[in-house]
Amino acid sequence: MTSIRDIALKSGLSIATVSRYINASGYVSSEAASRIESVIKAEGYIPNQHAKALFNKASRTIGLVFPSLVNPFFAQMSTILGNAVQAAGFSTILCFTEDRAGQEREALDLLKGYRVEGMVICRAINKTLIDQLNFPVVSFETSISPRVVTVRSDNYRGGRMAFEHLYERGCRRLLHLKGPTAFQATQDRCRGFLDAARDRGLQVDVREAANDYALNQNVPNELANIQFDQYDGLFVFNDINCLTTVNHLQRQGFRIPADIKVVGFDNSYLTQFVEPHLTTIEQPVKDISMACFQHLIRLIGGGTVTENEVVVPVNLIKRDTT
Ligand code: XLF
Repeated sequence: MTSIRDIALKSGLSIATVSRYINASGYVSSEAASRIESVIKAEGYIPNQHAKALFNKASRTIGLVFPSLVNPFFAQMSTILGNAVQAAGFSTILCFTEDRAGQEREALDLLKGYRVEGMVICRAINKTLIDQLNFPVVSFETSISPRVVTVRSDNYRGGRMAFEHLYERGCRRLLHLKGPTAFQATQDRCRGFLDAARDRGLQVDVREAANDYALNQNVPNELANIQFDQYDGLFVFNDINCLTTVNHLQRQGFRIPADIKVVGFDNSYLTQFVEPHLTTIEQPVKDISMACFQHLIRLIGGGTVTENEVVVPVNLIKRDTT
């Protein structure tokens, strides 16, 4: 593999000059720069990022922390963010928490060890630890503290929209399968749904899911224990759990939407891979991801962020389950 020493030899310059050029750490004449560039091109030299990071005292690395990528919404978000990070010339370290505090702590330690320059964290748990980090952080959904920017969807409004849509489609016996209490955003979805029901003078039932359902999981306990024939409308707190629920209903012989109408939340790509295609509340994943990225890059560049919370509007996507 070509080294800085080889480039110095082939360009007839000193190692110090080549190193200054590669690390952009001091003056190099334009004539020397073009000699170095042509050797770099001819030899296909790839800089050692670790050495460069040590030299520049900046790792050019960003941490992305997700619960997991089994949930298609997070798979989409991590792809958009990862591409943006790469295009900006940074490397990515992708970590998973599985929504566990201990695993999240390990991820934070790992990112500190790699001297990341910033981090986007989704559904964060250890708020105090995160608030004490000495690099910029953007949080998706969890409010950490006034100094950490939070990006989130308008979850409350999304909950209201889900109720209004089911109501307009004639549903009066409604169930909401809400997210675990620890998922801050899903509490707002639930509040929106309940407030909208109260405004219409309707009582609705609420059950709580234990976690994000994995795709190939057996029927989760909470689903097995619900008498779905009591209901004609169902709002599930995210698409992955909604699709699992639709599957369960279909196996039990329910016709969707004739027997029961169903609304999810996210508008992840899987909503159109199933029959019937899922009606859902879209949280625009591209807008969310780019808001996280742009705020983080601004902070890494030494800029300040004036707004502590960015709220992204949601949309009702009507498909075949309603
Ligand atoms: O944390 C919430 C619940 O699940 C998140 O926005 C999601 O909707 C992603 O699927």
